[in-house]
Amino acid sequence: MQTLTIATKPIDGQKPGTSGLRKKTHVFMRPHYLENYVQSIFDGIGGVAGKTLVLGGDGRYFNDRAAQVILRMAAANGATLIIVGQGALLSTPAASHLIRKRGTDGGLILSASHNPGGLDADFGLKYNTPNGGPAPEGITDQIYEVTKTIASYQIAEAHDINLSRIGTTTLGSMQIEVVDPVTDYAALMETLFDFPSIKALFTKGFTLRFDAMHAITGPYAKAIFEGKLGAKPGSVINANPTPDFGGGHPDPNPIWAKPLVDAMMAPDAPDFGAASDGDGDRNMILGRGIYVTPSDSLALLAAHAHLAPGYAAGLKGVARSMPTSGAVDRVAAAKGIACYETPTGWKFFGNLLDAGKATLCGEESAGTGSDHVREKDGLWAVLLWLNILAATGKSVADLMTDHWRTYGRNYYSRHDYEDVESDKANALYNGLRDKFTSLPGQSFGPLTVISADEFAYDDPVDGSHSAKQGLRISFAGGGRAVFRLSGTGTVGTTLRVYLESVETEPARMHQDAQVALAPVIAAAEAIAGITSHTDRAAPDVIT
Ligand code: VG1
Ligand code: CO
Repeated sequence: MQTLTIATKPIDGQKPGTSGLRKKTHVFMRPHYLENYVQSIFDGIGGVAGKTLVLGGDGRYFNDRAAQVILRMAAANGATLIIVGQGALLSTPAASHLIRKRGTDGGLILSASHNPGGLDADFGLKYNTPNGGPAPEGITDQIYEVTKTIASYQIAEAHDINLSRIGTTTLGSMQIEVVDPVTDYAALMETLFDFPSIKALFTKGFTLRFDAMHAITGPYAKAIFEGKLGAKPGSVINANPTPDFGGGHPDPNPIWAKPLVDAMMAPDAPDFGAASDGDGDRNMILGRGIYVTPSDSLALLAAHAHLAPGYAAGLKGVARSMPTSGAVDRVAAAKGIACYETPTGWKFFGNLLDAGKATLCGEESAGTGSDHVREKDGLWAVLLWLNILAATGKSVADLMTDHWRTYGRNYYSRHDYEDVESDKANALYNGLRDKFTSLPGQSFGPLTVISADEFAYDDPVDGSHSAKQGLRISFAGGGRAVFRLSGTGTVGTTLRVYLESVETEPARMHQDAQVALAPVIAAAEAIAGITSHTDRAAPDVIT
């Protein structure tokens, strides 16, 4: 094997966002683009000589080519072993598990998650640390610093490695171990959940529809739901991962997974419906005739997790991202456990999980997970739901109604304004911040502002400080409007407006969320001037 040192120059904008570096695929495919970033990761983490890494991705366009480049660069940089999912595939939670199980020095995940795939769509790359979680800001900052001064990268001259065959090969003195992407992950799930009870549920005729959205979870869902748990063949739909995710957005929400939602609202709906995203870390939960918001799902899982064997000892604590509704806070308060509020992005949960301060974590964007890995985990959430359904014998709708009666209901919705011109989005955002001192005490319709601030987070474990994590306006009575600019998009700026209100009167707990939230929506508009700033009459996506 010959190692080449290729001269290069820094490329602007290689700054990781909420979850890794995401760019248009054709940008990633430009000369040196991927190579510069991979070398910056290697250098940013102190080199990879003598190290072991996990490698895999969600199968999107360029996944296979990028994996080959990374292998050649890892070999040239002196890595000892790379553990790769067969076909260079691994779901994000499965990658996290492999990193932990094998005790590696971290891993590289090829994914832009819920963003569409294809030459004109999106690609991404993320480094996860030895705890299996996304690199925290301190490390992503170090990587970004290297991208600004990089002068060369190392790459081996070699033929493509055959990644379709399970087994070990070598590239120079580096070993490459190709593993089945599903086996270890499925085995982990079996240790956490009561598979015999869930299997008995299916034997009794319980029906499931799981939409893998042509993305990475197809093989996992087939093996676990249909293979191990006995769900009827065909319960998992869109199960073959394709490089462009069947031409859709692999985003499990009522917009992009509309066919599933429609099926679940039909009279002959299955008992339980779920979907996951491109890289398998998110989930959408539905019952017959009911869509469960991710924030409610987190709260319900926290309330009932002890019914699953892996959580029988109870939860040490819970954590949610700041824009996520306060539904889980109510459960934590009732159980007398801690509840942490973190900035958006899974990387902020890692320290809490490592320190044993939280067992369950979640985000309003359909990410839920626990301390079994250090990523959010879509199939895990579905299995915990199934375990709870099996243990209680109740329907999803009844579970939610009981939950709201016990804890109150947090109505919740997110309004996304996509691809807004950046200067307009910034004008809205900065203008809103400028109003903060005058807002408290002002009323908008029936709502009175009690506080307005920009969220900042001090990590309770390592003391690191993260500033500028979203603007939040709180109203008397528990309502909130939160504003954030997305850190995962690749074109323009996406403005996210998160809306929440609290209902404790049972007679009013079954309204349409948009109707129940109308006063908060109107107040958010009156305060921030969304329509005038964005020239949009309505959000592009409502979840
Ligand atoms: C979005 C979500 C955030 C999630 C992130 C990565 O980020 O809001 O909750 O952690 O995507 O998820 P943003 O910055 O666009 O709001 V995934 O499944 O894309 O890895
Ligand atoms: Co994802």
